[in-house]
Amino acid sequence: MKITHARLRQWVDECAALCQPDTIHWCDGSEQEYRWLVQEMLDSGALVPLSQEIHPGCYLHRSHPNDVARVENRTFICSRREEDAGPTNNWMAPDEAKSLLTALFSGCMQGRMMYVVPYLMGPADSPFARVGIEITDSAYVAASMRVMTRMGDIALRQLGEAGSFVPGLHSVGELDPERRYICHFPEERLIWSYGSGYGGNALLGKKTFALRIASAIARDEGWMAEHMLILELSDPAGEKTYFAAAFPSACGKTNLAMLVSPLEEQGYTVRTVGDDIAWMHIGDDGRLWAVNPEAGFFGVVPGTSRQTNPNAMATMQANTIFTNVAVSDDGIPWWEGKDEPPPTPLTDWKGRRPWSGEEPAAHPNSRFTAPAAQCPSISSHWEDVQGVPISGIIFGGRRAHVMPLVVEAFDWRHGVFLGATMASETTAAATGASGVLRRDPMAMLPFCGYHMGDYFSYWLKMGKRLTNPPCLFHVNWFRKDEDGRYLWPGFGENVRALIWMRERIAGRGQATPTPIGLVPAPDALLLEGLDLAPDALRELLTVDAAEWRTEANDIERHFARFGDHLPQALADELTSLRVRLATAK
Ligand code: O2Y
Ligand code: MN
Repeated sequence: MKITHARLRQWVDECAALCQPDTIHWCDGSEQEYRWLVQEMLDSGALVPLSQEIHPGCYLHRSHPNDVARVENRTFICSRREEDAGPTNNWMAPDEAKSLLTALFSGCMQGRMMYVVPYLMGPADSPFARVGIEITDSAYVAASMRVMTRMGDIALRQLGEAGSFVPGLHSVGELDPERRYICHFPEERLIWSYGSGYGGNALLGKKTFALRIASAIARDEGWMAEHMLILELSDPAGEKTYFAAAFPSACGKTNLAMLVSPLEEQGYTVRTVGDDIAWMHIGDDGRLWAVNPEAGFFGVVPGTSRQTNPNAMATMQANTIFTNVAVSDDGIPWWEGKDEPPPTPLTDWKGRRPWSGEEPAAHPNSRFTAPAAQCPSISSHWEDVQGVPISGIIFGGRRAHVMPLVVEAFDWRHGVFLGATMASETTAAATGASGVLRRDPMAMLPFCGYHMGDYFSYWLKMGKRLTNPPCLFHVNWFRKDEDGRYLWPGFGENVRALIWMRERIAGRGQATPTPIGLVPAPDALLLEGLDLAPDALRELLTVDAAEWRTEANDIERHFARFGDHLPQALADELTSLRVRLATAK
């Protein structure tokens, strides 16, 4: 396709002059091109073929062992003023970042190919879709971008001769962790990423554009870019209710997005619209409408099985790039938590055969990259150009105690308080230290491109603009009894909490007020067919005032981080919570 966009041509020329690649390839996004990229990687050893009989179109990529996850300590918001990045982001002055990275990018693609990857975030022809252009020297990134986004000519067509785009320059560099920088320039809407070839650091459509840069664009333009799954719940009358939900990692976000309802026979089904990111705009009807900007899943693999997430298993059956899983001699990928025991001999994620069994065979952050269209639970509305109308927003976290199974906010402002204070206990897989409480407001702490206190204010402002706002909720599937056993079965049974939320949205479900919000009234949850331990429901919905007074003190410390950027309305919410707790038993 002829490139008629003068600024795009100029920027690509500038990047080529800086990086000095041997050749430049403009990606068109065709099937033929994808096959060529795969063949190049098979030839270079960047991909290992998996069994084409059992997993057609599936390959294994092993990233460098020092490059296996997002690197928050090397991720920078390079706003002009340090204050605008806020206390929860690393900040670097734009000039300093530019000069540091210009030196690193200088000549970095000598002897290599430069891929120019045009891509669309959002459904084609959607008024909410945005164009990004990623320049990269990684065939793995180019191929993954074809899975994760609408990539190639489709994006150039949307761009036209003068449309706007978010430029992102990426090089794997020397993969030296000390020379790894993921830099965002929110005022310029620009991304520079150097020194990593992995996931969120390198696939620039995802966390860097669709969240960090988009959150700044959204604030300036009056919409929301959120770290949220989108799901569709249908009821026996065939009515559909759409939820967006924010969870920190290790809380089962992908499992919820792809939930298999045990109540399908009764008419309650769940379908997937998105598993990670929601772009939401206010419609003419005063409702919030959400699109999933992505076209694929970059899902974590360990723990995924036919038991825990059959839809994810079916999605990754074919046409999938696995990263850092283990593999059997006959090309079957394996990971901890898969249904089958480990085959022998097994080659681990670092390529060591046989696997010693001393360390995990698959890296705990190993991933599958697969087209969303392959997901059996994908909603027929997942590519609607106007998006889907969101009636409920759910915040969640992993809490062994304190937090009830499900709480409804009193109103939007209280809901923003629930989101701004949401917290999760770490799991050993994620951090090595388990049970440490981390507050991660709206699950956006690592992804907000500006000051988190201003982000809270923006949420409050959006609430005032929404004449038909969604109801806001908080869920916790992970509450334990005094013997450390989970009180709630989780997984598909979570649909029962969704059904209650849906009933509340429809103005029907019964609720009991507590100091922290509204919880299901006795008998309001549909529990038919569920074998809950005696007293479990009461424990699941208990609000212990003494525990919550301690919680309020921790929230006060959390809020102190945001200084005078903390909206007064949230400080007032904390005061109101304390007042309600003071009078509670
Ligand atoms: O470690 C990475 O680079 C991937 S992180 C990730 C991937 C898919 C969806 N969400 C996330 C996340 O960290 O929230
Ligand atoms: Mn995520």
